[in-house]
Amino acid sequence: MSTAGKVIKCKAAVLWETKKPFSIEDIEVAPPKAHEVRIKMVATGVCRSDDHVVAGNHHTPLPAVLGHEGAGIVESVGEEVTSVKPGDKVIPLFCPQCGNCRICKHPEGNLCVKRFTCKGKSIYNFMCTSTFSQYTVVDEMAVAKIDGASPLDKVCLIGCGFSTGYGSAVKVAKVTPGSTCAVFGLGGVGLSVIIGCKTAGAARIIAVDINKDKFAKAKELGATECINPLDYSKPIHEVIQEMTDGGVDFSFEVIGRIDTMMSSLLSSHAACGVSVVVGVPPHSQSLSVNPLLLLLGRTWKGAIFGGYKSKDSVPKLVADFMANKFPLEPLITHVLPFEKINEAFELLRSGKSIRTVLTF
Ligand code: CND
Ligand code: ZN
Ligand code: ZN
Repeated sequence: MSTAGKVIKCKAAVLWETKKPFSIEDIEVAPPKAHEVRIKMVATGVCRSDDHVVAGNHHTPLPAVLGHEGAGIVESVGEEVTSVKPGDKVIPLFCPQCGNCRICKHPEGNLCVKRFTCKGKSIYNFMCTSTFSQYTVVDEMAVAKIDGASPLDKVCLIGCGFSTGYGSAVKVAKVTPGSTCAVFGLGGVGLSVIIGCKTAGAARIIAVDINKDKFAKAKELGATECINPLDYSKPIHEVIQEMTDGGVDFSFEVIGRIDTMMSSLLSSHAACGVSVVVGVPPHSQSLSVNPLLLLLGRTWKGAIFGGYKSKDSVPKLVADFMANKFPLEPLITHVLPFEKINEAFELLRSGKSIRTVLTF
């Protein structure tokens, strides 16, 4: 029985208020309008950015269906949709690509300006995806068709964590062969930065985390040294400067804290270092910086979604995964049925998981 054109009743995890668990509710998903695509979700990862909303660090109108790291199959499409059709395997894009705005036409920029409005209402980017639901509707510019043979319970990580980390190394920082890197934060995104640094040929990759249980996996994926700031009496950037003759070539903050963003910046070499902000800072917190930190030659930058133009790059990243150019399996420590979403968030908060994939 075809569901096309009809309202679909299904289960979704609704966040009613911050600092509360998700509740699995019956919701109604309207058919896709013109330029929209309705997707049957198959798998979704749980990223710290979702938890920033739950924790109240990132404001968004509630109640809401969160989730931005999913993969699924197109159920039906609205009028004028040309890039996907029912039955296609797809990844929703939390950082869409309209193809026509100033940023989409810019050779490097990827933060499509069209994403800031949705039906005339201001919304946060991950709300373009809402993957914590059996069905979701997204704009055509926020969905990419991928290889029909790809395993959705793995490539969902290409929807955020993997691409964000990997691209931050290979595309944003442009890590060079033989270079020295430091990665602050060894969650799913930080470990993907390490995979990117290794792929780019970095000679040394210094992994930094206050949870030493993360070190084994970091080493498995390419870290050459692992250090815990709690083991030192001096600031960790001084330790890294001493280890690296004045600082690393490339440093990455992949935690989402103001203090570690400064440590990461100071860990990069004052004259030639490049420091990339990947973590999402708590809202309304700012850093004050002595311009001398940049005057001597450092570069400080940041990017969302690894700097990738999403609709163009996601199918290519999936193809690269299918060609064994990088692994995703080591990032997936837990697989749970969608209904156990609160357990998945507890695993993330307790530091026991890297990525939990929820399956529908
Ligand atoms: P996750 O929570 O899995 O990893 C963070 C890691 O940082 C953990 O291993 C912690 O132990 C570690 N950590 C926490 N505090 C400290 C500290 N003071 N010093 C050293 N290490 C510490 O998070 P994730 O990997 O899912 O995400 C990481 C960040 O990236 C997070 O802020 C998330 O919101 C952000 C992000 C950014 C983007 C983007 O497009 N730029 C996309 N998705 C996620
Ligand atoms: Zn994310
Ligand atoms: Zn655009």
